[in-house]
Amino acid sequence: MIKDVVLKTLSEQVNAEYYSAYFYLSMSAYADRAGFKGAAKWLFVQAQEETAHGTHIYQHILERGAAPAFAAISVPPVAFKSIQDVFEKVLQHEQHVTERINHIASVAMQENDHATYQFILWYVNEQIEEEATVDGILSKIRLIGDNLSILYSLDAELGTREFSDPFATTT
Ligand code: OFO
Repeated sequence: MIKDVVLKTLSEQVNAEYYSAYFYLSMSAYADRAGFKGAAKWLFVQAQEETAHGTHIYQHILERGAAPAFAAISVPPVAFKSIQDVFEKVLQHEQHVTERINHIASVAMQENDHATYQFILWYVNEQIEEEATVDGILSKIRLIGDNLSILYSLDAELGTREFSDPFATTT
């Protein structure tokens, strides 16, 4: 049995993960139109990951004998100034998600919900990795500045990212 207060935070996180997917799709579309096909691919793969996260949290709620509260998914930003602006927004977004995840961990602890606490620790670690990855990309973009030929090499590197389901079971 899951307490209402824990269920509420988890339901909100399902929504937030699907919002994240939508947000990454919006940024991917911008990058594609701006000619940064590699960044577009990287952002698209991130959208796939966010969808996997939303589904994973949804499944955790069902496994605990509850159902999530569904809510509308907000419209993400659609206007960006540059590829640097995109990754600045990605970093801000991921920092915000980290706060949300930490909040879920705190609520789970307060409510002695050890199952949710264990479950959410995966996301605590995932956020460390995601923030570090984006911070690395952003540092490179800032260093590159207006040098388009180096920026396109970074774009090619970003385009090598492939989606791999983080929750796929290996048999
Ligand atoms: Fe869902 O992984 Fe970051 O946001």
